[in-house]
Formats: sequence, structure tokens, C-alpha cells
Amino acid sequence: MSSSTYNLKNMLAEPMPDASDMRIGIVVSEWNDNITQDLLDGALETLKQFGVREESIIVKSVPGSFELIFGCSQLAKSGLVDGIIAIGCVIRGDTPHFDYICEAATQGLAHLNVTGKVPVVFGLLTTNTLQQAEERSGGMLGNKGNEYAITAIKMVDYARSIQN
Ligand code: DLZ
Repeated sequence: MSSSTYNLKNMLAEPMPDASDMRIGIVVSEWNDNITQDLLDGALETLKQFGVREESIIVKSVPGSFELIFGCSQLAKSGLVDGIIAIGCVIRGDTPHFDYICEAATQGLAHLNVTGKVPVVFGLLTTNTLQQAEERSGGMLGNKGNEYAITAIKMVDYARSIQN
């Protein structure tokens, strides 16, 4: 589904779970930090909007999107958080690097979801241009960080419904 036609309201069709006791980790990539910081701000705003306490949010930085895998893996093992949001932005350049980083980050984060007990939300923007990234990080198409936060809350609630 194209993100330009996707509506955040679809994610809120069901009532949101109580998130007041949820501990959320956010691992954010420093590459394209003009974009990732805006995504982070969007995620933080929405986590707090739905009741996650400021002191229950851990934010860690890693150099690039490739490092999101290790960053999230370590945080998942720490036992400090109930759910994790991985935030990065990869913008297509002139070389195949884009494809390798996107592929590795996608596979690595998916692997964490299969093998770990803590859900990891895929907050990786993969765009052809800087403009597309700007449009999705607070621009005309909204802020995907809001959606990452809603997804994290829903997935922590899902994990609890299975584990309890
Ligand atoms: C090297 C690189 C390049 C070319 N582009 C991006 C990018 O658009 N977004 C991003 O998050 N990271 C990029 N990186 C850095 C890699 O993710 C990684 O940090 C390095 O390859 C070192 O492992």
C-alpha cells in the first residue's frame, strides 16, 4: 500500500491499549539525522500521548541504519524494555549501498522479531529522495514516527496477551 494513501486513522480504528506501564526503547540512527530526529520526535510525542511515561522511555543512538540491528538486539536482551522502535533513514544514492543496507537492516530486524521476546518495530524510512523522506517525517504526508509509536504500543499489548 502506498504510504501516500495510507491514513493514520486506520491504525486507531480499535481502542488503544493502556500504555501507562509500558517501557519502550528507541534506537535511532545518526545517518540522515535531520530526518531521524524528526521521526524520533514524532514517536516520543505519540508515546506520551497514549500514556507512556517519560522515565519509561530509553533512547539510544547508533551511527547508521546497519547498526540498528546490534543496537536493538542488545536492548532486547537487556530486559529494560517491553518493546523497541528502530528508527533510521536510508536514501538511495548512486551506488548499490542503499540496497545492501536496506536488505541487511530489514533481515536483521525481522530476525530479532522471530527470535526474541520483545517486539521490534521497523521504523526504517527507505526513500529515493530526501524530499520523500522529509514528506514522511513531519511534512505533507505526516510523521511516520507517530505510526511507529502506535505500532509499538499495540505490539507490546499483543505480547502481553500471549505471555500472560
Ligand atoms: C554508509 C551509509 C550510506 C552510504 N548511506 C546510509 C544511509 O542513507 N542511511 C543510513 O542510515 N546509513 C547509511 N550508511 C551507513 C551504514 O548504515 C553503516 O553505518 C555503515 O556502513 C557502517 O557499518
